[in-house]
Amino acid sequence: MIDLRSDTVTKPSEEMRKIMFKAPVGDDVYGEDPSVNELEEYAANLFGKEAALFVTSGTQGNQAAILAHTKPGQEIIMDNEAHVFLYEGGATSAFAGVQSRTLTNDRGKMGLDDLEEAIRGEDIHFPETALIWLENSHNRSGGSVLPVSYMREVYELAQKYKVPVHIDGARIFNAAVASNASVKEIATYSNSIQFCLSKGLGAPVGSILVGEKSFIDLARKKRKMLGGGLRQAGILAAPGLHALKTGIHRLAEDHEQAKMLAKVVDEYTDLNVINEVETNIILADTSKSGRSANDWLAIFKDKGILAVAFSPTTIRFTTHIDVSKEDINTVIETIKTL
Ligand code: TLP
Repeated sequence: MIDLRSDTVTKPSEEMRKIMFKAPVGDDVYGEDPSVNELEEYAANLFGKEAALFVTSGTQGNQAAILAHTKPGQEIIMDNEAHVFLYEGGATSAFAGVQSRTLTNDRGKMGLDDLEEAIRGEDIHFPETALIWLENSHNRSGGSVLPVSYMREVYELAQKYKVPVHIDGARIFNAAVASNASVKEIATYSNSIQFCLSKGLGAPVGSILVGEKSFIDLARKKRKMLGGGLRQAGILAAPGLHALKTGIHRLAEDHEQAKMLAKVVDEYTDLNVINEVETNIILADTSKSGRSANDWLAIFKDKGILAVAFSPTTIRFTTHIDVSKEDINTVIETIKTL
């Protein structure tokens, strides 16, 4: 099977497994795991932030960030297709007790006027706006990239109202590579960023949260509350560090392959590619074919290709480190025969 369901499906390479085997470890809750400490220091430097925290998943990183930025009864402004709104099981309201104020988006961008209007003024009736949330790249829009200029505008607006900005950067390196920006530059326009090691970079487990030291200290406590205080976590951090050091530039290949695949899907099938492919995600609409997303998934599965449904009439293909050039050529040739 050629698995294009997600970039989360990647398996650790032989080299990574060796690194895991040899990783120096200690009890991370005591701050004594050398591999975790090295990874956190490396990540903080890479993003130009004071500190970093290794967490088990993107969801845990996002939720620890929310717990550290907010108090119950407050509000977060986010776009209406944000992963944190759609796919984190309602954790934001369940754990932090904050409400989500959602705004419409255009390829992940909320309108600046809408954003300014949504920031709450002082009123006895209102919740306080505790956080502005961005997602880069934007999953539901097909991995679209937020321009650095947009992030700067949002950050300046947020600063005017003294509201912090968090970036769900599960795929921040895809965004950085596609926009020729460094993550350090992107990070300038945020108070905190969560990014995943276990997606395009190919590590088996883990995400990182970066921000100011006082914020990360608090997030560390919140991570403990969420059950994320791991012990000999170096066994997971060491492959994460390797992925971070070696995996970023390779992402350009995933983007090239996604673009090639999108062209063929559009030309040779009744599917319509509905996103401008900027990174590693392709969204295809099935409506014109008279078939549902699930019908198409079955057709592809029968030919040895896996994708996922994003709506009853949308399917998502995602390229990643475990999809080789040969695999993509096989997918392309298969699609041409459909
Ligand atoms: N996304 C997964 C699914 O949950 C949809 C995927 O296959 O794309 N933020 C963003 C933008 C994400 O896309 C994801 C995972 C997360 C956060 C959560 O990361 P994990 O799965 O590590 O909790």
